[in-house]
Amino acid sequence: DRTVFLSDYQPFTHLVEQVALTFRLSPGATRVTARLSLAPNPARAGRQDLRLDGEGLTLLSLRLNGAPLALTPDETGLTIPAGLLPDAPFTVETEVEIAPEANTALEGLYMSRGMYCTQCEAEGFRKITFYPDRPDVMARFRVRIESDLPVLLSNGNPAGQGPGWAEWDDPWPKPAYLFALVAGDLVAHSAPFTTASGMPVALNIWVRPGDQDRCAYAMDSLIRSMRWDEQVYGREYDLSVFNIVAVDDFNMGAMENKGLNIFNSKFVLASPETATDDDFGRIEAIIAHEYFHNWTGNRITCRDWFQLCLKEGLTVFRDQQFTGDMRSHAVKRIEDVLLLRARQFREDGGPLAHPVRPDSFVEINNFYTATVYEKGAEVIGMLRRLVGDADYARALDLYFTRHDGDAATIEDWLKVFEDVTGRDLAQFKRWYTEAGTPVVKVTEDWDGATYSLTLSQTNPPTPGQPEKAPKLIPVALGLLNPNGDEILPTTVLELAEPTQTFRFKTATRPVPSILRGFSAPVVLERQVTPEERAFLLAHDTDPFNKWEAGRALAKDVLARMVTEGASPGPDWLDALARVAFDETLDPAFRALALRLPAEDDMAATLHAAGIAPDPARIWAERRRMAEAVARHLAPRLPALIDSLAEPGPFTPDARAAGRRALRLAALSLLSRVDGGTAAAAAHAGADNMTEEIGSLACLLDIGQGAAELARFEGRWSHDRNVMDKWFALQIAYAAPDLAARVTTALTAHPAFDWKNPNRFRAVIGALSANHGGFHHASGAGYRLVADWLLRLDPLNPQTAARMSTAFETWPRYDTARRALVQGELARMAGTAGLSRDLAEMVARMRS
Ligand code: HT7
Ligand code: ZN
Repeated sequence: DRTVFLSDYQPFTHLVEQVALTFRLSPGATRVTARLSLAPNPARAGRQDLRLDGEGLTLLSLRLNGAPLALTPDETGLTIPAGLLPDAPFTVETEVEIAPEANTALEGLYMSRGMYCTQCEAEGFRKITFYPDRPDVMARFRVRIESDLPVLLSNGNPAGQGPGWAEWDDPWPKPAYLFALVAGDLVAHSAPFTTASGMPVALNIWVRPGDQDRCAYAMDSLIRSMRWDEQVYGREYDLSVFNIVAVDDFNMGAMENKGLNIFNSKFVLASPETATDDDFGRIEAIIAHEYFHNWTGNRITCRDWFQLCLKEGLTVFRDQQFTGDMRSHAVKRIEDVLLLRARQFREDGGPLAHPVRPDSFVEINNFYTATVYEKGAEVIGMLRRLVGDADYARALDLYFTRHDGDAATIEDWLKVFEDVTGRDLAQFKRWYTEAGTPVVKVTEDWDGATYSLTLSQTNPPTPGQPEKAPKLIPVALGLLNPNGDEILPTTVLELAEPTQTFRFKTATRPVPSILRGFSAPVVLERQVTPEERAFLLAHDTDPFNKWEAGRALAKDVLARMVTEGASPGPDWLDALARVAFDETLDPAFRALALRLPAEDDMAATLHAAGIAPDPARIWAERRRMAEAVARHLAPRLPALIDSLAEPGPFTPDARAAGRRALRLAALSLLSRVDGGTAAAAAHAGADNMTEEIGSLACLLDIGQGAAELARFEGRWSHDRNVMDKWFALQIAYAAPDLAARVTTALTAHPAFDWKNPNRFRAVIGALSANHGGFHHASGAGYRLVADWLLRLDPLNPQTAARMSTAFETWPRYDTARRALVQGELARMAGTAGLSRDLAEMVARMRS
């Protein structure tokens, strides 16, 4: 067990002033020389050993101040004993050999289809050379790359190049996790940029030859992100070049290496023919996210990995603001809350729950979670709401000036808010240190003159945290009078006690709109009549709560269908129709309103109500619900679909994307009553991937589309990113009884390259996400996913461990399913040689 504790933090023994690296690239035997200029750290008293991390490195030579040293590394690094070290600045030089072509874990220096690339966050640099691989060791890097490949890139500014070599110099001290190197046969899509203060920057997106005409949207997103960070946060770029590289084999979405961002190619490459509107949206958001890290992550980094949310929560918050500004704040908020509930609430309510700032870990890669990222962003949103926009801006300015160049902590972050506002944030800090989703119960009273709203919070126990003190919860409230007029505009109530009552003078009994904008990541419990929900759906001025009212209505209806065999009533169907056909509303909002509750969401809701969910029944009732909606709206659907046709060429902007989303939502409903005629015609006539794949999904959903699937494969077999969609779609739309079989068949497909993380996720991840199929009573879904995780684990533990979260929801289900999941977890735990990554996840998930 290698548990690391936050409470054990100590500064590193030495300071690293400068690092000079030379890479002689070769697939099977790359030589890396590293010259570290070091000095004792005055923050650590007395003479200290120098411990350098290193894993899987063949040490060829070691010199201290130029003199050879005969020391043997152990499994995890190399120690130079204090007695050998001078009490003044000194140098350590190492030469190691590594084999990038044999690196299947995609961490450190590896190869992806002939191209060299690196992934160092969190602890990958130690697989490249011996080094203090921790984020609080910040140094200046100079890099020389020797290779015959035409494009040789590293961090910082170019510092010279010639035949077979290139040098790079990064003037900004950085932790090793931000190091990057790329070498390959690449071409650039380039554009110039001038910063607000007049500094020219060369922007390049490097891709494989042939892909350069699919970079325009990523470049446009980058330029808009750079401008936005200048205008909204006053942050300018700080190097003469900014390079982005697209890589096909990548464990996550992208990586913010200083001046050299590396991206999963699916989040860079886009054309109307190959990328959906969702893809365009994700590209814009991820390009922005990685760019924003230049200040929130790179210029100000994390002292240790427990502080991960310091950069990730803040950067997610910033990318959410950016997308809201670029597109629609209302739609973005709804999408973010859907994601938060689907991923983070699910995590927070199960065996993997952990605080936004965890206090121990075995494998840090297992903590790149929805809690650290998405709840981390929610916490910042709450802080902003509590202090107000102006003080938020002042606090951020102070953060950037006070901590530029630092490896900072959550304490540093909260202190800037305390200093700017004079508030004590000790209670607020519990959002960082305590896991679990608070439940806020609401009761109300009106005595003819005063309306009283009583809010009570409970903070559920989570692993290792049985009891919790109350949190400071910002509850945004509005009041409407019965004719729909707003009598109290949005006001933030601060719930700090276990129970508090807030009073408002009003001569009419108001309808409250509580938790507007989803002002805190909590579960709201309140007895609400369907009439009141319908009233808010029709009248609420807060777009989030307007949508939320419709959502809650739909969930109530579906819950009664599942538990009582009820049928959707005309009131709900009429309310839904009013939104669907209301031309004063944004089409993207209407599309979201038409989206039925997800099966996994329904299972969580039933579990919270004390009912063990039956996945097969949820699947069947949700389909019955879709059919009832389809029949009710059918007469008006063809006209709606026609009215939303976009004349002219495809544009990926939010307005056009929203219209396509509503059009496809309507097409999906119509397919249930017209036998797929309209969807087949839409598919045949589609000139963009959104409609091509969206109409194919409509057909698969009604048991058709076999010919279209085959044609799609023939058309796109050369394109990996498009073929991922082809794989995933078939599994997503497979009925529960068939999902495991369809998945097995696809794993036998010659294009199922399971070592490629995108393809593995497209197939095995799609089965895990098919609620009815994964949780099939036979256990076939569980077995198949566990089999594949065990197969992937020895090659790529990081991705195997991440995908094991499919099993985290087992406590919701009946005893038979629980036993099946426990059996799979036990099988995984008992497998010899299981990685530390997967072993930690499995151990945390076992009862
Ligand atoms: N900071 C990065 C997180 C990350 C990562 C990225 C790619 C491969 C492995 C990784 N491990 C951690 C991405 C981000 O949040 O922006
Ligand atoms: Zn990030």
